Amino acid sequence: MVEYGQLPAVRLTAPDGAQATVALFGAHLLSWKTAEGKEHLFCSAKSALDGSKAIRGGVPVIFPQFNARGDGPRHGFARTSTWRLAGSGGEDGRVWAEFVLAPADLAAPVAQAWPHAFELRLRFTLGGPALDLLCTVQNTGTQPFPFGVALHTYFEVGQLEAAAIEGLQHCRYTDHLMATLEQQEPVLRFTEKTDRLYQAPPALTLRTAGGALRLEQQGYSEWVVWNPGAADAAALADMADDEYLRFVCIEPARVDQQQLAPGAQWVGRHRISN
Ligand code: TA6
Repeated sequence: MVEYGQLPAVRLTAPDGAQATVALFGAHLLSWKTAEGKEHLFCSAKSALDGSKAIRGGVPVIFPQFNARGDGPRHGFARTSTWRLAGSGGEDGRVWAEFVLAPADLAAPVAQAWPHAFELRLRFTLGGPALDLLCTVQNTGTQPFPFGVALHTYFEVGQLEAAAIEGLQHCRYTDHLMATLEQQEPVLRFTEKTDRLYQAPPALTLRTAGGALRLEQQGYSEWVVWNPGAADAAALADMADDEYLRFVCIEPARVDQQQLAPGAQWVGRHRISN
């Protein structure tokens, strides 16, 4: 265990030098560096790092609801709950750690407000050019429950004006005004507030001034793409006014509340590689 701010965290180092740091609070990936030492994730200098509030950056785990699509706290409780380390290991030049969250881990009011028998697991595997995030939701009870899930990844892009996402041309999306549109441009750039839910193509490319990342997903149904723009960023207490110029969020997501039957398991795979 290491300390990140005031948060206990697990640091994984692959044989090639790639490194990831995951806080138990939220099973929150705070940092991912590939072997050459390049940091790929943004985290706000104003983020709380003491467990008092969700972390503004890295990879917040969104469960059991996306944003306000449910009756619980916005974006769910997984990002503000303390998970357990379920195991870790390494093989074939890669290292992994798996985190678990179940009702017994929740604060009593949270468990009472969402009284479902579930097990949420997140396994991080890194090494070589890729980081894999394997998310599973298990219904361990006798009643179905609804859930939504997302990995709300904040990518460090250096300069927003140089950031571009490829792979979304002709994809349908819903924007923050709830209009459903189809993207015509071959490449998505960020010139104003952007908050879109795309029906998911399996893979995207994020290009930045410093390089490119390939993003792949299986099991999810959307990509959420978010940058708050100047006005919304200024209204966020845990983000410096100009920090929106340094990140874009690209999130594999399953935004609608869908039922999970007793005994059933949902699996979401996400790979980020350069
Ligand atoms: O994923 C996009 C989004 O749902 C936006 O609508 C947005 O405001 C954001 O996430 C950040 O939410 P948060 O609860 O972390 O402030």
